[in-house]
Parts: sequence; C-alpha cells; structure tokens
Amino acid sequence: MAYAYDDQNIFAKILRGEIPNDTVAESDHSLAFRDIAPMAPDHVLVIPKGAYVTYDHFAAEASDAEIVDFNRMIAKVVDILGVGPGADGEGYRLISNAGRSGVQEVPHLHVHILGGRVLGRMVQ
Ligand code: DGP
Repeated sequence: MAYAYDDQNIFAKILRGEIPNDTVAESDHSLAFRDIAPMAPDHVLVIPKGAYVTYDHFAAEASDAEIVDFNRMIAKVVDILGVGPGADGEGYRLISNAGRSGVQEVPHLHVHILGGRVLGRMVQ
C-alpha cells in the first residue's frame, strides 16, 4: 500500500520547530507533547519523528529501531504521568485514529495517551 505523507501537516511543523509544543519527553526517533485540546487531565500525544501517516504505515515501513523507540516512549510517558495501573496510577488509554473512518485530524501518526480520570466507553 502507498502512503502519501503531507509534510505541511501540523505535527510535521512541530517536528521542524515551526510551531511550539509542550514537550513531555523526546528521544532519537520520537517526541511526546501535550495535546492542545486535552480530553482528560493527562492527554499526551506520542509521534515518531519519521514521516508516517498511520500506525499501519509505521508498523509496515519503519525500522526496528524506530518501532522500539516509539513503544519505549509510550512506556516512558506512562511512567512520567504516573498513570500505569501496575504502579500507583489508576490506568490509561491508548488511541491512534487513522483515516476518515477513524476521524484522524492530523495525518502524521500519533498515539493519544489519556489518563487522570475514569474514561467513558471507547467507541461512539
Ligand atoms: P486526531 O488526529 O483526531 O487523532 O487528533 C489530533 C489531535 O491533535 C487533537 O486531539 C488535537 C491535537 N492537536 C491539533 N493541533 C495541535 C497543535 O498544534 N498542537 C498540539 N499540541 N496538539 C494539536
């Protein structure tokens, strides 16, 4: 499958430093920053630095190093937020919207990490 990446999307601009962000953590291949319109007390977006549109695009084409880095970044943010259910936190949710049916607003892969309150049922 061919994935067309639009390098004018807002997260590409954040990665190029053209738009400010509230960074939570950064690594070689990933960036985590707070969502501009939080839907929970903790709402962080994790994005790869590479040009990937959706999770399936990333999983199919990213290097092993990028995939490991991205997943470790999610674990790191869960730890920073203190929401891991195995620790003292109450738990969290990961969401990655893709395409029109997934109501993806920004066409650069991002995983939402939501926590800090009891979340409602997932699918509407
Ligand atoms: P979605 O593509 O539907 O999974 O959601 C995109 C999310 O990105 C949405 O929760 C709002 C957030 N967002 C959009 N523009 C910006 C921005 O300029 N900065 C930040 N931090 N978040 C943004």
